[in-house]
Amino acid sequence: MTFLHKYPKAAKVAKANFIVAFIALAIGGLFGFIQALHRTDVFRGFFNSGEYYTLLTGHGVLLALIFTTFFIAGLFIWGVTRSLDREPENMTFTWSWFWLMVIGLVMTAFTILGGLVPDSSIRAAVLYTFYPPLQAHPAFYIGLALVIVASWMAGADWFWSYNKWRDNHPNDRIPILTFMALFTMLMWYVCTIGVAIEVVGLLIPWSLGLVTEIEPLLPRTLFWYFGHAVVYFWLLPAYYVWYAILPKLSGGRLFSDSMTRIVFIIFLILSTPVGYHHQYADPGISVGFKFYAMATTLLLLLPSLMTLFTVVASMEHGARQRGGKGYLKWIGKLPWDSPAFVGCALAGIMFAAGGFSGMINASMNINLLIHNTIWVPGHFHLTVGTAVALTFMAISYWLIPQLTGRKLKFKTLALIQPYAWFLGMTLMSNAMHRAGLSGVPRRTAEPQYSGFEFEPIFGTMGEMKWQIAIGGTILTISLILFLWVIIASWMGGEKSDMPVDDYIPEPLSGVEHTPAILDNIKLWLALAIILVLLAYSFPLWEMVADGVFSPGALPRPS
Ligand code: HEM
Ligand SMILES: [Cu+2]
Repeated sequence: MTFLHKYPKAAKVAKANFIVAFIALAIGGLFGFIQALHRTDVFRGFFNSGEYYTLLTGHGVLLALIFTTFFIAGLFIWGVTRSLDREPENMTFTWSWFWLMVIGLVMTAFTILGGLVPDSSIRAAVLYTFYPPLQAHPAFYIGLALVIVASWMAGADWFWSYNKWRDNHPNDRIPILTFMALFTMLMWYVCTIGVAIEVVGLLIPWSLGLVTEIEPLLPRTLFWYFGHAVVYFWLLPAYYVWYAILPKLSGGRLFSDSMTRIVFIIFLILSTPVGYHHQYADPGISVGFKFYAMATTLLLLLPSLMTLFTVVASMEHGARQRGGKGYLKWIGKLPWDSPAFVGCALAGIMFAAGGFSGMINASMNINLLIHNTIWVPGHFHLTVGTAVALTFMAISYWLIPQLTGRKLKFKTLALIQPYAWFLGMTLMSNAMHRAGLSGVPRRTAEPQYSGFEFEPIFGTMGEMKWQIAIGGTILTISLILFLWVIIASWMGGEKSDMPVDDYIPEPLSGVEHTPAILDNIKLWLALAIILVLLAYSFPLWEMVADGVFSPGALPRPS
């Protein structure tokens, strides 16, 4: 029996979430393709440059906010249900958060796409960061607020299941698949408070005309309070897959249960206090606070390096079970012919590269060199655009059969897909990084300036342009392959009681070696809140003292 047969109700909601996620992926990906051709001037026939922000908002919001959130909801339903061995407590509640999230998404998407209709007053060309002075139709912000509220309900749903399970298992340790989901959601609660205050308290009244002037610094600060932690909200579910499932796909077992829990705890504690590293160039925030954010950001490298160690150790164990030998020769024994494994492994390799460019972004002084250049999209297409998105696609090859009770079709296409993504992203991201070093700006339809020549540090501008266009095209082909394989398997895959081997073995160093304090949810949450208060109360107080509530008065760094 697979997941579908054991937990039919949970399977149905999980599938609904995945369907929405894949639709967002398809539309968002199409916009990415069009942008890549447009801004490189390879083909500009799809739309006018004036509509670029509408496209780019669609791309960013649909992929980074909608695809991720719905996929994560589906993944966590699967993990929590399975590890607690219980269906959701109340299906009416579960479906109500799902539909609320869909209503929010539809409102948001409708306002963005409205921008493609000539002379429409319904527009939301505000990019996925949506802070003033760019302004969207009120329905855009209201839709986003609904998505956030619905995601809070989803988290409450999983805590509800956990509490019920706890009643029957007073002395058991939290199962690892539930532990990781709950800690990710705790971090989500802490960080979304900022964006909720921004949207409900500032942006909705402003877009409705109830408030006429707004000082950009405060909404920017509230956005980035959320905006860094949100990257971990995307990333931790990818870690979820790497910790819980990838070792098994490699033929082995997770290296250490306690290491996994410690990593998730560190992310809960440190993710939010670092937001100012997105505001190094903002006036109105004292340099000392920015320095504090830089220090905590660099500390966050620690749990990612721990993840690298644990995941690679688990994979090595798997390869050795399969007969791998030597210091590095074991790598050849990994299942390089399994689409789910290959996608996760290549995503992990790209993430390491993204980590290196991330260190440069995080460093206050050299950040200024690449700030607002195309280097930045180069960086986050390695992280969210590959580490997260490719992991999600790859693990779908293993999850969707469990949810539909059907075997995967077109295995060869499924295997080509992650390799193609890796190749396309290597070209696109590498060229974006290098173009950024020469000063090519991000977020513009026409980066070329008349009478101005960019000076490449390495290579030529023409070669970079073609790499972005060709890389973007290969990525789009990879995306089409993915959707094709999933739709074909979902609709027409061979029915089976056991479409994939879904057994997950116990870790090598199991929960019996894990200190009980790691499961103390209240303790870690309290620590997270204290650190947030330390990091944010002084700068916010300083902003208020500087006159952030009297727009028009320039805030001064004190
Ligand atoms: C078919 C694959 C993709 C292509 C061809 C593509 C292409 C692009 C390009 C060319 C830009 C830069 C636009 C500019 O700054 O002027 C961009 C921005 C962006 N992309 Fe992608 N992308 C792809 C996949 C993804 C994925 C999978 C994600 C996330 C899950 C993603 C998230 C973003 C975000 C958040 C932005 C920034 C939007 C903004 O600045 O407001 N992209 N993409
Ligand atoms: Cu950040």
